[in-house]
Amino acid sequence: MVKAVAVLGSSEGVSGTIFFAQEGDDSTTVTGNVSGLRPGLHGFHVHALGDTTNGCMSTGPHFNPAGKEHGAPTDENRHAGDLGNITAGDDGKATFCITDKQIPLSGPYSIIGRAVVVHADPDDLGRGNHELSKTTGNAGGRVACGKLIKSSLCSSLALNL
Ligand SMILES: [Cu+2]
Ligand SMILES: [Zn+2]
Repeated sequence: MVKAVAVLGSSEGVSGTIFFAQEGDDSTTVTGNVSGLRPGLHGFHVHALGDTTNGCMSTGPHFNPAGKEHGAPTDENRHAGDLGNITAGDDGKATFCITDKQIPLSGPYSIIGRAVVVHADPDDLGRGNHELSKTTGNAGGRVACGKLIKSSLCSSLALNL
């Protein structure tokens, strides 16, 4: 079992913690709580770089080691980092659990050290016919982000409390 955690930073009042766990070579499970969001859908991705020196702007584009187009998590043609949307309720809180096979926590395509990003707007999953649909899903600004840090089982359990 490999685990990682990303604590979100934001200049827009959004906060949250995202947990990642991978058992063997199987899919990675992503669980999280994010608060301070506008109600509704928000694009949710792994971006290529863990660099947050210029806020979320310096995290680069969507993690895309296979050189594909932007898409939905269920699409064959998608960036590895395309995790779709998270949904905030009327209270501005999103709680979610995502399982995905393209975001390993070890090996050459590991996402450890990269960044998870929450966007202002819905990700159109490549289907929006907007000029940005096939690169970013036209998900708007980057309202929060955090670098994935490898964590021990105990530290992530403690944070889960
Ligand atoms: Cu993004
Ligand atoms: Zn993408």
